[in-house]
Amino acid sequence: MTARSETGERALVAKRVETGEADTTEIAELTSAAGYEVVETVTQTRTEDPAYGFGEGKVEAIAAAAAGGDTAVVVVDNELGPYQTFNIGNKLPEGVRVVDRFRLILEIFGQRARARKAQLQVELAELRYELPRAEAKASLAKRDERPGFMGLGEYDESRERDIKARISRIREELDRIEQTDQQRREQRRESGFELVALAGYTNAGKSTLLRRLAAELDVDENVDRHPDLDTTAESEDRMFTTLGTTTRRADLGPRDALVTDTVGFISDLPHWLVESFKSTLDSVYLADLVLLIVDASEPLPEMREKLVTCHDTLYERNEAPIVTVLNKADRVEDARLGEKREALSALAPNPVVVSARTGEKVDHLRERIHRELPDFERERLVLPMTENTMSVISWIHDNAHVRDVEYGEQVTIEFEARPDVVARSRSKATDLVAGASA
Ligand SMILES: Nc1nc2c(ncn2[C@@H]2O[C@H](COP(=O)(O)OP(=O)(O)OP(=O)(O)O)[C@@H](O)[C@H]2O)c(=O)[nH]1
Ligand SMILES: [Mg+2]
Repeated sequence: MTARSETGERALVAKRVETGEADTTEIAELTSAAGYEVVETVTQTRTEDPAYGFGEGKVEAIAAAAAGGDTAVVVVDNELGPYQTFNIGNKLPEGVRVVDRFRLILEIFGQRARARKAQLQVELAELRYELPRAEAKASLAKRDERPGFMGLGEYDESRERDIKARISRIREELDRIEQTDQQRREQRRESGFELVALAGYTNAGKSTLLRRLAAELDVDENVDRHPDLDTTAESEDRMFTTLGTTTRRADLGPRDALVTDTVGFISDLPHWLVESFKSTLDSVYLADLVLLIVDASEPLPEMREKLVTCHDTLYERNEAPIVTVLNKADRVEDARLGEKREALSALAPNPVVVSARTGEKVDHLRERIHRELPDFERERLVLPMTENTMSVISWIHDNAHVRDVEYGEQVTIEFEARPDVVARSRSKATDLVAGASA
């Protein structure tokens, strides 16, 4: 992973673990995804210090390291309480910011959110991050009668009220957007579409797979278009390339399915952050089928951890069946892939193996999707010729897979469709017959 510098700013990454060795791979990736260049990494193994998180000496070492280079920001992988943030900030050289894991993720989201819904969700998450901090400041200023400590007491109280008011306004607007989304989902189902959602850890290859599965056409009004989603552009090897939702019509033979790509999951996200993205995640929770995409080129323990994270995120609300897709098969030897499959069989039973990049086995995935969705029924209807016949035929064309139509004195139409579509076609046919004999 190369460090990328879009802001041109340099970052020092710090992480504390209770036991063992701190792994900074992911936080370093997140830091470069936010546009910083990671110039230094500091780790510590110890229990949490209430004042600093790290030990005070370690914070001084961080401060010294930050003073050396032109470090703009210290990224701490641990969640920092308001006082800890304040205390660390006090030790750092003038102008160096402290950012914890969640603040960093919010920065990335803030940079990438384009659609109104995504922007609102990011703002909601930011406010929910800030609220306990504003509350802490306000109550501390009151209790200690030390207005001015960490801010101004009265200012903090009104800030707290403002945050709460803004949160409820955003929630209302998101509720309205959710209702519209829900109506759209229902309309799509009524028009005979099956809704398939792509879920998975960030960088697993969801957007790449969407391009493989789906026709060119975007059908979502809610598009959060990133260069990543142009068919000409390559996906980027970094986290959170996609934030909004993009829906495209997939080519599944007789089926009309809409596949939705959306924000990736990540571990250790607090509940409020996941909740803030509820309207985006609804496209996953309320789908007819979920494809859970896993990067099979990663070491087994990471695959396992990420699968668990994905299941945790899906667990509470998902109702649709889940098919696990082991992606990036082009980067793994067959024998190794078999071992991984076996080792993960409890978490990912009967997975489909594909390479979204080369297109290998994507046809198998199409067949599997077709099989997992509710069965199609075959029907043959004989319709009398009336002035309404053509509109019924065109309705059937729109909602079913028509195999044959013969026009004579009557029209014979043969098709396959979901059971509810077949039932509605029959009742439309009955109406025609009744109309013709009236
Ligand atoms: N070798 C290989 N690389 C792949 C494959 N699928 C995706 N990639 C690469 O993996 C990286 C991430 O792919 P994306 O499709 O952007 O991943 P994503 O799941 O949409 O990521 P987020 O939008 O961040 O959640 C890109 O560099 C892709 O080119 C694959 O089958 N094989
Ligand atoms: Mg993506």
